[in-house]
Amino acid sequence: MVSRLFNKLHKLMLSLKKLGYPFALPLLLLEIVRHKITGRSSNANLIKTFLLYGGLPATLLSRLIGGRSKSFKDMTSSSVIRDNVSINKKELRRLGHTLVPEAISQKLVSELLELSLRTPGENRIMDSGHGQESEILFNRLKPKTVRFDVDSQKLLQNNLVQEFICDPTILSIAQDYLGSAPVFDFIAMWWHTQSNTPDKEAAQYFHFDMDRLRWIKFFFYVTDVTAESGPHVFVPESHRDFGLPFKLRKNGFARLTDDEVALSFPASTWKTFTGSAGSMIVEDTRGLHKGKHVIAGDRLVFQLQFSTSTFGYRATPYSIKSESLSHALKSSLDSYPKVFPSISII
Ligand SMILES: O=C(O)CCC(=O)C(=O)O
Repeated sequence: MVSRLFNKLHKLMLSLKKLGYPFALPLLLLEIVRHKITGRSSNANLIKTFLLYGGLPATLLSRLIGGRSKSFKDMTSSSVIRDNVSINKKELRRLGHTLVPEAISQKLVSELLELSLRTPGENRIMDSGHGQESEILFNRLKPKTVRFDVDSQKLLQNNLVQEFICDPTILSIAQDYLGSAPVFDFIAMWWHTQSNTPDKEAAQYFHFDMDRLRWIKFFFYVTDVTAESGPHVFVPESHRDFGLPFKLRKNGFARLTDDEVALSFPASTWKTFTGSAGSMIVEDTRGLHKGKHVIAGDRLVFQLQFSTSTFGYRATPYSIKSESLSHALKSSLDSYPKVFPSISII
């Protein structure tokens, strides 16, 4: 009954939407309530609200609905992150990024690299129209497209990957940054290979993410990343509530050229992350970022995202076969079910 009423109201707002973006904010509010009741959501009005008003509405709404009931507290179990690394939380908050060199051991780096080569995935359709082949293995000697995405459903069956998503250090960093219990969102792993020009589809143009109200990403370099092998680039402070000027937001949810970005943020201020395999970048990708195109060699990245809630983009849920479930993840699922709403065990 309540749900039907909200659906009616939502439909009404949708027809009013033709009048322009100002309706995006009330629609967003309605959608958040609807998400609480029915679980349904989309990120269209989240994007429009951001384009019009910047980040403040999402920050406030995220604080309002971020789950605080059972925050992650595990301080005892072992971590994939090396013991002696420290996280510069102030830098992360102020600039939107922090780099942690040698965050994981070379043993884990080798395991992730090997995993990427034996797990099927797909060649993404590229700007020039190449692709899309799926269910194939990456051929490092003869790559066919600029980007190869390893299948994340398949990756999640792996015990090491499961250890990453319930890792106490990673979850604590996410919780600290988000200010509420972290919600596991997704994993991704992809190769970038040599190309003559940057590719929009491969995320090699500047862009901002806008799938959720608030989130934090962890990028792990699985290969050594030099200035030539496609380092990740971030525009410091562009993640802030008023970080992205309207001049850039008015282009829509679009990929931006270096020249367009340089008009608001001089290239000398951009942070380019070179680093050896095992480095971790923690980043608020509401800020502008991209992967530089690879001039020589290749680059493998493993990524995790945690958010304040699953409101927003409707992602495909994950399922893990019970025989593949690690002890670590099983106990985290039992202790912190709210951290892993998108995972079911089959
Ligand atoms: O490859 C990178 O460094 C950036 C990737 C990215 O931003 C994306 O996949 O959306």
